[in-house]
Amino acid sequence: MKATTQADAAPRASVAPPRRLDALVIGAGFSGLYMLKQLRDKLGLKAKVFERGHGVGGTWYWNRYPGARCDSDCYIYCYTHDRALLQEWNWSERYPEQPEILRYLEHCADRFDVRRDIEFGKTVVSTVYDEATKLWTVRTADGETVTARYVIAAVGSLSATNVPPFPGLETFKGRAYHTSQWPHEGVDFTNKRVGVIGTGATAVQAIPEIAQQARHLTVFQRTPNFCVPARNGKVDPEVMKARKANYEQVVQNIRSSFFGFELSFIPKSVLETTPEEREAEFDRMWYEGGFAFWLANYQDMFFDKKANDVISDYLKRKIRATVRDPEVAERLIPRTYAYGTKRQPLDTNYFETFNKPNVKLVDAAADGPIEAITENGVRAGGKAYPLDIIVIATGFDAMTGPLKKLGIQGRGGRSLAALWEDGPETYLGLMVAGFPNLFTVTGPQSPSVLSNMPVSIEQHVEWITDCIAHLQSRGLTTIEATPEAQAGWVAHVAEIVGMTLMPGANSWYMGANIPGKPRKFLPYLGLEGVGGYRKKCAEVAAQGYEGFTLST
Ligand code: NA7
Repeated sequence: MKATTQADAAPRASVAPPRRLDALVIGAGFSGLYMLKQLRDKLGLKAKVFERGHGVGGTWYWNRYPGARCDSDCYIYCYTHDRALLQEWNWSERYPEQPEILRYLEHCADRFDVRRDIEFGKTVVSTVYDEATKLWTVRTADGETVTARYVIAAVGSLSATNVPPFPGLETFKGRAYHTSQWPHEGVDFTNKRVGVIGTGATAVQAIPEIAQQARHLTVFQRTPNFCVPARNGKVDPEVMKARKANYEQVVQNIRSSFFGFELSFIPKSVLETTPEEREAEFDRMWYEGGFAFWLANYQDMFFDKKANDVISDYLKRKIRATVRDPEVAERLIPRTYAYGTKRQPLDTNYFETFNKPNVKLVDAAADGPIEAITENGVRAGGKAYPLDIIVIATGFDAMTGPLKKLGIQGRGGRSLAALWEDGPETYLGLMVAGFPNLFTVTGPQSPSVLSNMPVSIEQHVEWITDCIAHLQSRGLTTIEATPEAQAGWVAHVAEIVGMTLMPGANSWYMGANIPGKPRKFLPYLGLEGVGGYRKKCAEVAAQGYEGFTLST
């Protein structure tokens, strides 16, 4: 007689059918929160968000390093579609710190009442299109599966962490943290020997803060950066009042602007100016602080190397005037790329920090590059730098990285990651041929990171909402970019950036920070900026979604 085993007695395991949604949004940052609100409340769809973190906020959930704050002025670094919120919310500083921005997004999540449709701790690992049912099946790392008619990747442009494969990293006996995976409880640098690897926008914010706490700080620089003072401070209540009274105009200004800020280029060549005239303009922008020096300078700065040299010379003089040790100053001066072709970091006492006795610069060009991480610290140029804590501020696999991680397969099982091996190809940075009903918010080849992000995010979310409303109201099932329209957009993106100095820099805009990543310009630098891009997207929609195939 056969004995009954526990397995025999147990009820037969049943595999639950995937949950069926109308729309799935991936990511609960600025994009995902608004996207969910629109899909659910405006379109009446059954929509959910899958979020990898355990709270809302996206970038502002993850990036908790010391000094983390936005580089856009607070009055425009927010949602603008909710005019009442614009009036109610009060920012405390010109550039709010990460905790304040996170509080704002948490407030928005409550205000929009979206939390009940967000599922946290859900990392999407596979997103597969079924041509027969015209549905996407999305699977998470914990085995959850849903199907949805529409998938909206709201995963952010800078959310795939880049930790370079430094040999020996795993042998380090101290603590090592990437800035975008910062412990929620913070890190105490008191009495510690700290090393920061990287000198991008993140490190430029973190270094002065860490230097104040640490016993000793060593900064490992691969490429120096042109920095401009942020000039952060408390928001003058009178200024805020005036802005609130004028928000309609402010919103119109940023939506039609070049970069999503209230900034425009000086409409002349710097080469046509006298030294006195331009010095006065440079001083004005320098003392104004923020992105004016980068995005509201003379109009030929991005196009003409001679013009660019005149402008960058001013910044080089500022570094020499600030850093007391002339040798250190020379090492902090960029020489290998044109000003503005890498992301402009905004600083508060960055160069001044190198005057402190407890701060040392290790420059890859002069002292030798990082060779390895050892049990005790970093070895660079044959020399050992003993450390207790290493802060890895080495950035992100920008723009394409977060999308490639979603395991996206479109028509014919074609993988997006494989298709993009030579660089991203999209139509308007919103959709990809062969991937019906898959939308990307601030995707590659859209203005995205070359703009004040919330402005571009709102424009994309609203365009996607209108597009899905169009399909629903006409009984249409799918929308898909045509290969021809996509090829035209890809060529257009490349043609415009080809007129500028941008391709000459080893920037993350060019994918140059990740070994093996194709050297392709990732965002879209339109001739008329975000205003022109907004017009183009609106025209496409008005023409019955020109360049897309719509079908039942
Ligand atoms: P960034 O701007 O990509 O900066 C990363 C920094 O790390 C930069 O100085 C890099 O030097 C350096 N880096 C990267 N890889 C290495 C290796 N392998 N060895 C040594 N140094 C390295 O990232 P951030 O986080 O500062 O800023 C990203 C964006 O977030 C920022 O632009 C804002 O939009 C918000 P490199 O210049 O590549 O030579």
